[in-house]
Amino acid sequence: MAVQSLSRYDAYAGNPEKKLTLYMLVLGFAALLVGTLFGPLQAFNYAGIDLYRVLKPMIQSYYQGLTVHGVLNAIVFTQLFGQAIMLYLPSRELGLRPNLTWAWISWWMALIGLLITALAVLSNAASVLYTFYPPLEAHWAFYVGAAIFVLSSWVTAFLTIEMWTRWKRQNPGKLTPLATYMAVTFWLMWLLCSLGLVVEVAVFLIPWSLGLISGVDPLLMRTLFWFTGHPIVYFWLLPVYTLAYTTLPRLAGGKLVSDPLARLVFLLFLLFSTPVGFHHQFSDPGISPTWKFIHMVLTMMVAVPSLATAFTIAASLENAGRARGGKGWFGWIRALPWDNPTVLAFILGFLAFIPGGAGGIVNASFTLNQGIHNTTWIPGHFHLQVATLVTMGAMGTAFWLIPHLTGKPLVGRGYAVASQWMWFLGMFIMTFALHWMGWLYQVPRRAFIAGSPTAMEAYKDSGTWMTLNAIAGIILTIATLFFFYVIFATLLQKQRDPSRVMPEVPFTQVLSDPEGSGLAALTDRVWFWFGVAVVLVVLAYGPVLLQMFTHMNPVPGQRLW
Ligand code: HAS
Ligand code: HEM
Ligand code: CU
Repeated sequence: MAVQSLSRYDAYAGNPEKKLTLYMLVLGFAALLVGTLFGPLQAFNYAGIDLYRVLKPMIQSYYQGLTVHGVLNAIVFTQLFGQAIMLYLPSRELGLRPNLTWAWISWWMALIGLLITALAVLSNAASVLYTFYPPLEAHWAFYVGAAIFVLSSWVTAFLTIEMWTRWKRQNPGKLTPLATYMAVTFWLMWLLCSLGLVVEVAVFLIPWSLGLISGVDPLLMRTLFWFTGHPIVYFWLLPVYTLAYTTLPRLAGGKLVSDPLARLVFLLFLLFSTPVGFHHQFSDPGISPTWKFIHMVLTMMVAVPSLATAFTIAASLENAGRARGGKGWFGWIRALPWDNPTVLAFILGFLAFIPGGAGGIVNASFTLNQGIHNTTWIPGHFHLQVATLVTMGAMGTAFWLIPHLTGKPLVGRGYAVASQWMWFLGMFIMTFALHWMGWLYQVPRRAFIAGSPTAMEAYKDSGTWMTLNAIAGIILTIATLFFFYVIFATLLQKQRDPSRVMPEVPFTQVLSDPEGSGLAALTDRVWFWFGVAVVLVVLAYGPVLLQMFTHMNPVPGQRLW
């Protein structure tokens, strides 16, 4: 045994958590691969071309495909990426190892939950989309699988918090290091906000789908869903923000301008991510406009940490550009390392996030929302956010992280760079068209228009924008192929060459550090702030939920596919 292990380079010797991180990442990217392949088919639907025909009898309907797309991309890929990053970064930063037995249990839970859910969706027993609004009723396996999958993230949350408290005991009085601070506040935010989904699924949907209770109240279910459903977007986003704050400045050749401000950003996300869910329910009857208005105001609050991020990340990139010799107002932009696929992915992702964020503020405005709710404007909005910044941040990170974890150098750097430009371009074109079609022509989202001559007739005025969707679908298909070529070629090569990979996580240095900062010390009282977050949620949701729980109108399930 000993001879065998000495005779080859063991990538994980001394760092068994690297293997776990790799497995989480690879499972996540596998989900992204399958989920993303359906994307162009949907883009073609909004070009009036029905490519779903090609998939029959494997995929029975547009809605089955859309369920696979939404669930694998937005629920599975994002969570696994978060579980990989938000455990690995603090572990490296603190120099501590998480409890690996439990970490592997969490991986197995994710895999088993995913397989159970996939079985239900692929056998066409759960075409309920990733929001699974009752009275649409899926096979129980869909809800049970999803519950096991989500609970796996709780295990990672507890492992990270345990590592942090261990470090705190060993370093009394010291300020939590930055990446760990971000990971801890992130997981606490998730533990708090995922309660809505867990109650919806465990208390109502599983018993309902098993026939133990005869009905559920659709309004209450939607409310519990959006209790988790808005903050979940920050659950997708914050791993990428964490990488942007703690690694991007260094990768770009500069320093993070302010550490205390970065902590404040994550604290604000802990406080304001959850009590805002009614901005998804402005059109739902049964919730008073007063509460909707309160949630609207709180939604504007949760845009603040992203505005602060825009400032800090742009200033840090400027710092990098100037350190690389860039001069004048714009010279620093040109001086950034555009040929580095990781830096490129983040910059392009952030550029897309600007119109995406502005669109979010339109969505959040009670009155303006009436004009765009349930139109293609909405997938336009969130493909800039989750399918561009979050996905590109993850893809960009994979370009250094997979080599770092495996000791295998990146293969196909040119393809990596091309994949990011094309992804950005494709998403930009598609989201532009979707926004326009939704806003000006009121084309509905989640509508299989290519399969209906009447619908095509009704929306024929948006023909130009439809053409753009088809073009975007083609560009995005090529981008996807390029990206996954790089990932597979890197993973499957035989060569391991530790001298050509990044040996350590490229944690950045900071210009304004937290030592002696009153703000940083204040933000470090994490449990106190967690208590404040709980109180805010109770105030913003308590009265409405109490009323809904005491006035339930249960209805039986329907299967419309
Ligand atoms: Fe959203 C619907 C409001 C952010 C995802 N959103 C959705 C849905 C998804 C989603 C998936 O209020 C659809 C759900 C469904 O299926 O029905 N959203 C917001 C607001 C924000 C926001 C106010 N959303 C996100 C993020 C997402 C996401 C992030 C995923 C990751 N959203 C809504 C509302 C709805 C909604 C309503 C319901 C609509 C309806 O009627 O159904 C804010 O958090 C946005 C803040 C962002 C900014 C932008 C800051 C800019 C930055 C870039 C800086 C640039 C740099 C580049 C650094 C204020 C950080 C420098 C470049 C150089 C070259 C140097
Ligand atoms: C829905 C295209 C990648 C998340 C859609 C829709 C289109 C589309 C056109 C709207 C469908 C409809 O409303 O009927 C694409 C293309 C992609 C891509 C062309 C890239 C090749 C992604 C990625 C993510 C994502 C990477 C997330 C990480 C979603 C979600 C929905 C959606 C959550 C909503 C599903 C629903 O309404 O139930 N996609 N997408 N997409 N997409 Fe994508
Ligand atoms: Cu939201």
